[in-house]
Amino acid sequence: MISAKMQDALNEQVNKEFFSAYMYLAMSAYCNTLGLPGFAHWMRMQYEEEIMHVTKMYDYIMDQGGEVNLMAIEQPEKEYGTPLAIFEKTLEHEQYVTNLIHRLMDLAVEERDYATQTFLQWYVTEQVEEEANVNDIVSPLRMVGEDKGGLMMIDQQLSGRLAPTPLTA
Ligand code: OFO
Repeated sequence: MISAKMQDALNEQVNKEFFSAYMYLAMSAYCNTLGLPGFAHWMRMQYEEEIMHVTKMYDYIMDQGGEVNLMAIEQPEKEYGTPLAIFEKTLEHEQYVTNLIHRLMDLAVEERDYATQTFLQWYVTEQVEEEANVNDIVSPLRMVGEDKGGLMMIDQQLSGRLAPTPLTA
């Protein structure tokens, strides 16, 4: 059982996670237009990961006897600039999502909602990984700058990203 306030906050987060998925799919399409299939693949895998974040939270609301409220998803931008700018935007977005998760945790603590605190801990840990993964790509992109050979090498590396492992509820 979760409070109406917690339920609404989790539904808001479901919407934000959907937006993340939507934005990464838009980035994937954009990377394709730049002729960077490895970048496009990485973003497509990130899209799939975000959908998992959505469904995990959706399932939790249901499991707690709450009501799922799916809201309109904001339209993502179509163009994201250079390969470095794409990943800087990704890092900035993940930092924003980390902050949202922390605010949800603050609410769960304030409400002494122990089950939701435990549930959200998974997302707290996940955000550390999300930011670290993106940082690991931003650094080499800063080093190569506009160098085409360097960008091709990074594109090749990004093409190897594996599909996310399905979550067990
Ligand atoms: Fe769902 O972690 Fe990214 O946004």
